Amino acid sequence: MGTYGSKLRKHAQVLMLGLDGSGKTTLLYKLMYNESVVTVPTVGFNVETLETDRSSPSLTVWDVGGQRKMRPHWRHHFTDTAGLVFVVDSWDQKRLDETRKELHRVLRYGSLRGVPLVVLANKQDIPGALSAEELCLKLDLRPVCEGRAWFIQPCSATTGVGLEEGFRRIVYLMKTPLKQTQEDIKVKMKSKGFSITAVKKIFLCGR
Ligand code: G3D
Ligand code: MG
Repeated sequence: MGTYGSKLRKHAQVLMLGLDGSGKTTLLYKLMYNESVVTVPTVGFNVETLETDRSSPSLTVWDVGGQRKMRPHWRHHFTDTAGLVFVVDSWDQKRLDETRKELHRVLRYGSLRGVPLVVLANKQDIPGALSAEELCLKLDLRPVCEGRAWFIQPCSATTGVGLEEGFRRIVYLMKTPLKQTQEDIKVKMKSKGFSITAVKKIFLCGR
C-alpha cells in the first residue's frame, strides 16, 4: 500500500494544517459536535478522535496552531501522519500567496512523501469565495501533488457543508493505493458519462 499504508491501522493520525484563521478549529468542532464554537487562536494544538464506519480506522485529528510563530513546530507532528488535511480560507485572497508557500513547504518534507492530501476549500458560504477549481490553479496543486493521492473539497465550517465529504475522502485516499484511486475515479466518472479529461478537471484538477 505504499509508504503511508503501514501507518493505517485501527487508528490513523490525520494532521490538519493551514494558516491561522482558515477555520481548522471551527470545522473540527462542527464535525465532532455539530456545534459552532467561538474560537480563539490555537496555541499548541487541539486533538480529537473521529469515528468512521466499521471497516475504516478511527481518525485522530490533530489541529495544529497556524500562526506564523507556530509553523516551525508543524514538522514535529509529521511522523506517523497517515493523512494530511490542509484548510484554506477561500475568501481571503490577500493571503493566498502565503497559503501556497506554506502548503508547498509542508509537501516538500520527506516524512510526508506519498501521504494523501485533502485540501479543504473552506468558507464557501462567504460571497466572493474562490471555488475549488480556482483555488486549485492559484495554489498550483497539480504540479506540487505529483505522485500523491489528493483531492480538493469545497466546504464551510460554519454550515457544515462538505466537511464529512472531506474527511470521508481522506479515509478513502488513505485506504486505497494511488493507482487504484485513479482507476476507481475513472470508472466511476465514465459510468456517469464524464470523460477522463473532465474527471481530471472536476475532481482532481489534473494529476
Ligand atoms: P483556525 O483554527 O484555523 O485558526 P478558526 O481558525 O477556526 O479559529 O476560525 C477563524 C475565524 O474564521 C473565526 O471567526 C471562525 O468563526 C471563522 N470561520 C471558520 N470557518 C468559517 C466558515 O466556513 N465560514 C465563515 N463565514 N467563517 C468561518 P472569528 O470572527 O471568531 O475570528
Ligand atoms: Mg485554531
